[in-house]
Amino acid sequence: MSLLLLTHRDGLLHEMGEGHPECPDRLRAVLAALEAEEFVGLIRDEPGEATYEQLERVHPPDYVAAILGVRPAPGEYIALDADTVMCAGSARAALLAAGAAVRAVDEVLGGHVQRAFCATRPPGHHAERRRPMGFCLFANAVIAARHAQAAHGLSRVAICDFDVHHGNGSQDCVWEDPSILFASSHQMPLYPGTGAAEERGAGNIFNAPLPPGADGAAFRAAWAETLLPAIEAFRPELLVISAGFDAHARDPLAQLRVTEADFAWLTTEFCALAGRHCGGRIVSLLEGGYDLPALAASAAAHVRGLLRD
Ligand code: OKP
Ligand code: ZN
Repeated sequence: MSLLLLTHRDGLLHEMGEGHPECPDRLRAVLAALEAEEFVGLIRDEPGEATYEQLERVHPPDYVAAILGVRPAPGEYIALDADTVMCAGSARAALLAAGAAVRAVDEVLGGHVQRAFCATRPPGHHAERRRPMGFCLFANAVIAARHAQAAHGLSRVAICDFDVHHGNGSQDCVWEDPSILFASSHQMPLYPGTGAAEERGAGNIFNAPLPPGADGAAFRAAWAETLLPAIEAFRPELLVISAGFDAHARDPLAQLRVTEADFAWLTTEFCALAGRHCGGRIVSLLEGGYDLPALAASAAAHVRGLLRD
């Protein structure tokens, strides 16, 4: 199976201060795991920056200008909220993360590769239309979905979000947009507090909250019984995955007990569903995951699944 890995060294330039869990070493850990012999078949490339036009399909122009207008001096930090900080390299990294999502869509819909994985940071799924939040500046998954529609003419795109935190930002961006389905499993209660099953948007939102302590069986059941059937009925033409690996049992930011094997299982389910509806097309974007060894092993399990036929 042809799989494109998009990553850029300038993703390492974004840092939010000593001890912050969303750190450059996360990206280093993922990329180190993908150096293993089994991944030699990956096609590798560097993304460019997203354009204003691409960002503004999701965020208002004054929001984009405000984020890109934050220009910390080298060594300086500017906090946007309690846990979202910009340094001198943050705007560049955020533009590359959004740009990778766009480029992945172009490559997959251009038929050059069947699937793509973006090893990028900052993550995106907490960024609302007009508000940065939870380590996120731009809503990368929604930017990818809207690009698939505007530049490639797709009608229906599904965003599948298995990060342990609810993707309130992605949900906010598509709340009134029935052409994009948003399906999420997440721990609840947990940051950011949204994600109840009753939050349905225009009927395009599907949330499966899991209680603290829920294990891989509960995680699989949420997808098998609730989320995958909803995606299946929607008949998407592309799957965009918000691939956060912080539902892992060893993750320090949450209390679920998911394992690498569960992430591999879900990846295989996504591949099967994409095969039935999307011509196999999948664009996957790195979101969270904060225990470095667990993140590395989980991302490797996910990429291994995306590489299989
Ligand atoms: C980003 B992603 C209370 C704790 C806030 C923010 C977590 C953001 C996670 N201030 N923690 O979804 O992995
Ligand atoms: Zn998360």
